[in-house]
Amino acid sequence: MANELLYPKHTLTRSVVSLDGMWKFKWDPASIGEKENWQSGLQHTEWVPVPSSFNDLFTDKDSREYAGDFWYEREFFVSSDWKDKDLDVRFGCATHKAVVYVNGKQMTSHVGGFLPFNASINDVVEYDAYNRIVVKINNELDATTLPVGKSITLKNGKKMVKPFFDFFNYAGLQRSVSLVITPKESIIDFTVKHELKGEDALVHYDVETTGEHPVEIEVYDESSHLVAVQTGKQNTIEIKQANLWRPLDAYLYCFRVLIKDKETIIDEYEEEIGIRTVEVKGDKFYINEEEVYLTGYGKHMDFDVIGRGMDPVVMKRDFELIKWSGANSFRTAHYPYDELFYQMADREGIVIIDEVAAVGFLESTKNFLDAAGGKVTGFFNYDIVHQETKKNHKNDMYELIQRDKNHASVCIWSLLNEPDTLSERATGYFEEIFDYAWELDVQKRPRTFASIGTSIPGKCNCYQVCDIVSLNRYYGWYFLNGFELSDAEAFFHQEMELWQDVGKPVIFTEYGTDTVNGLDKLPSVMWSETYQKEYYDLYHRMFDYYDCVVGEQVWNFADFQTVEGKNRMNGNKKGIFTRSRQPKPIAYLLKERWEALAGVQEGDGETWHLI
Ligand code: BDP
Repeated sequence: MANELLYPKHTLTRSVVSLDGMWKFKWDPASIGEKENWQSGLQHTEWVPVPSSFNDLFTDKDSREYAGDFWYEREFFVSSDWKDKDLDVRFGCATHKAVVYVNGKQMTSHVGGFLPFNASINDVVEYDAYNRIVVKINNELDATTLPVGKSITLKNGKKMVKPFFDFFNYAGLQRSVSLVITPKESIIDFTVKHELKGEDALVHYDVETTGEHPVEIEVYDESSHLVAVQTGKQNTIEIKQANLWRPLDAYLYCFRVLIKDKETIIDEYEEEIGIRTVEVKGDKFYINEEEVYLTGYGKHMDFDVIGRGMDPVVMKRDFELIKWSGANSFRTAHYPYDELFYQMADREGIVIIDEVAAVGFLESTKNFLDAAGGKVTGFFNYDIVHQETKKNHKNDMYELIQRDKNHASVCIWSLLNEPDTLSERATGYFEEIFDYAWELDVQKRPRTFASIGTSIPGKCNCYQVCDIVSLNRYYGWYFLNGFELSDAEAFFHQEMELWQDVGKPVIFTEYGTDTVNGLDKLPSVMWSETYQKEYYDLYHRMFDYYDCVVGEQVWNFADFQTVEGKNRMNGNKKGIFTRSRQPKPIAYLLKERWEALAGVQEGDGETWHLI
């Protein structure tokens, strides 16, 4: 298959035709589609927008909660100008499993709802004619899917999903779909790794193509001046007096990759590359050999009506709010985001902790409450987890690292969120997953997983595999809350003493309180704005006290949709911003703190930069 996971780009030799817009749509609750030949065309359909989730478009509950198969269809024109080219249909994602048909024939299938894939369609298209693409998708969850959950059937025969995670199971064609036209001999992959040499930088690169013609690289600076050239599929480029990519101070070079036959350009592809190194030493985290302290958010891709559909307008607003609040990072909780987020983060100098959709690895529909209450779920005791789930997990990691490996913004991989770490069989699973990430990533970025409150030294069988320890902690919210907040602080200290002794850097990847915007009370009560402030003050005291803490990412950037339930009032309200992206009062407190942290600080007699 051509193109692999390169982002679709229009260049001298390549074309991209957007297939976004209105598509035909049809539910298939009895899974009869294939038997009735729906792959050749759908009858009696709805019309829905792509990209978007289907769930919040309709006004009835059956549509919102639908679980099972559903189908999309649209037509697209193929010009005879493309006869000697490779044609692929590229899906930004299809959540969670998809089968793609073109002109009635199965082209490809894909498992995993948050990563791109291609269908090579050369063999079936008709030229100078309209062609039909039909996609069957399924949104059900089980112990082998990423994320994990289960599907149940109600007495009335309708299916529903029970996620083992705390966000709505939005589904559909949630990211852009495009027709990608490339030359037969083309660039299919491009990998970079950076090394600093005083003022200069070495960029080691590796280009994969489908042919034997020579490869040339041209590097341009931000003023479009050619600063370096190199030849060969694998080689090193020296950039004199390199401008490095730094948090909140990004610099991007344009890397132009060419396949040439003498002076004729056979294929051309461009990527914007930030030059930087990332590393962990002792209990500190470094970018370009400078210590870094992360501030920011755990996020979701979530917005009113469009659900988890990619919308560049919402994304832009999110980046503006991130910058306004003085933050320098976010985690793509709890799945890989649309590629535009990473391009934007490269450009804005925002550090990303890039997360695989390995969430729900704890057998519970309210995992935090159950784990905090001491319920041991033994997720890793099931054999199927070590076979099917692990296979899907590794496949998602492969696609994620393949897709995101060149982004300067991606500085840390998060390989799971809140898994069961207490089962003995968890250790082997974690070791294999962590080794695999190391093998896949030529930049050897630090690896972590976001750990649940019960995963503490002495009990957790897995933290030793991490380069960075990430803590999701809710002292003062899920337990020891309200008037018991002072006890929360005392227990919190006990745990932190243990982490301080471990000798690894610690990032807080979650902490927060559900807070209803506009609800306040003096003295405070839980859910009020004043309580939220008291809670955050406690956490800030803690972060400032322990040296091993190298980052703080609040939960969550904005309020977001979850399943309905007695612990959730139309969703999770831990947002620093409302779902419509307006600040709650706590946002101003964080802004003050993070802006102060972003300044130059004095430490142990030497001056060092927090960002
Ligand atoms: C943790 C999860 C996160 C939840 C959060 C919460 O990692 O997805 O939304 O807690 O309960 O369990 O708010």
